[in-house]
Amino acid sequence: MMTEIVLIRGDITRQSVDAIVNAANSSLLGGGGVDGAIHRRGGPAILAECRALRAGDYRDGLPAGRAVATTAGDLDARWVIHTVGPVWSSHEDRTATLASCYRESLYLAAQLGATTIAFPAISTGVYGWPIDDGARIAVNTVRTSPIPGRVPEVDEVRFVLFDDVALRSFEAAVG
Ligand code: AR6
Repeated sequence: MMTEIVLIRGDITRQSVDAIVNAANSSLLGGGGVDGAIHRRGGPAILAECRALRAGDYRDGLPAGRAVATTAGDLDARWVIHTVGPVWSSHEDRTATLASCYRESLYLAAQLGATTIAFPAISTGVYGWPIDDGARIAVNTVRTSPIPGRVPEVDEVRFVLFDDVALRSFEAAVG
């Protein structure tokens, strides 16, 4: 079965899916944007698990391009998958790291048994990545991993875009 790509304008913390992806930072201890909203609405259970990860396998934090899962707390999901996008750079191409965020999150979701997953437009807020390029990388990565058009186990990849500009960028990327 093909993995369906769905685009909606909305707040990612209001989605009902198996896994919600968080645009986190390496500390895993919260921040603004999507990260702040997820911890606010998801409640303290998420932060408690993040602290436990920092005390265990992730003492130095989560590197950019990687992903890790916690409970979704009070969100209407089973897991939050935390991934760390690259900060936009005009002098270094960090596309591979941004693509890795989507790929690693998808593989982790599939491993967990998630069939529906919601992504924000990673790195396109505080981290400054241009939205058109961020949308292109997001859509291409989902479509090409690992068999074009199909992510094992995952039926639906939902991109949740916060405003019309982001939604239009993703619509253009989907084609
Ligand atoms: N639902 C969906 N999309 C949202 C929401 C929301 N509730 N809130 C913002 N966006 P950002 P980054 C959009 O800044 O660029 C944090 O402080 C937003 O318009 O959340 O990866 C972390 O702790 C933008 O298009 O993530 C890190 O330090 C996109 O989501 C840093 O920000 C991503 O914006 C990560 O920066």
